[in-house]
Amino acid sequence: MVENHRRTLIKAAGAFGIVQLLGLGSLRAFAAGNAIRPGSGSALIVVDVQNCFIDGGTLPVKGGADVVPVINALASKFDNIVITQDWHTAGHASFASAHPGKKPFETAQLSYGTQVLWPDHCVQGTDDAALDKDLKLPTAQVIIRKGYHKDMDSYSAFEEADHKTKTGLSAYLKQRHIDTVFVTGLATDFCVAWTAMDARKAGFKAYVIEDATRAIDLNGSLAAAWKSMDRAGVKRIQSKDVVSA
Ligand code: VGL
Ligand code: ZN
Repeated sequence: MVENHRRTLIKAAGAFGIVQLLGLGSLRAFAAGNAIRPGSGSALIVVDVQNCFIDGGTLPVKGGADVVPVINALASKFDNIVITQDWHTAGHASFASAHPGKKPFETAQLSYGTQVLWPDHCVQGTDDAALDKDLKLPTAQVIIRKGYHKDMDSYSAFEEADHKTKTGLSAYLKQRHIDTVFVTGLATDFCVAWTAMDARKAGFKAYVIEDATRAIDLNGSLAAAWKSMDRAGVKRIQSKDVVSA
């Protein structure tokens, strides 16, 4: 709000040809108009940067490893960091192998609706489910694991696929007086998008840092996800927009 107001004022000043009167300091502030400084009320959420979603894993996302240096560089700009891990049981309901006659990337009707079926991935305690070894987040404070109920998936870090069962993340953030989240990681069109939209639903301001994500993009799912996120009030930004406090 304050930023917008200031931009409007500077625009108006320019229109009247008096922009010189503002001096260089103000122009610099204007040039930095997109800069976002996360403070103690913000958290970086790093979604599912696990071996399973990176080349060599069981459900590799194209370019998945590329998010790691971007996220590592973002980490120093945040007071609060939350990591998530997709953490399935063996034989999980989201695995095609649990549905005779079905193949990965087909769908099935489960009690809570349509479920995309995936290759077996991110099974609890396996090396495939471990965080990528190059991810360096020494200051991260909590790891939220999700998708551990055998009969229900959970793309979102906030709630499971029935849109009722909570992971506890919303309460955790609220108790820590965090009201804004910046979502990064894998995959843009599934776990990142659902996390960002559920953050909105739970009353948080939500940003997705696009160049810190990569997508699966199944049947147009990436474009659809950006559309839904936009409608939900999720803001799409780039890592260069985030500056140190
Ligand atoms: C994810 C598919 C299945 C994700 C997790 O992290 O986006 N996608 N499980
Ligand atoms: Zn999964």
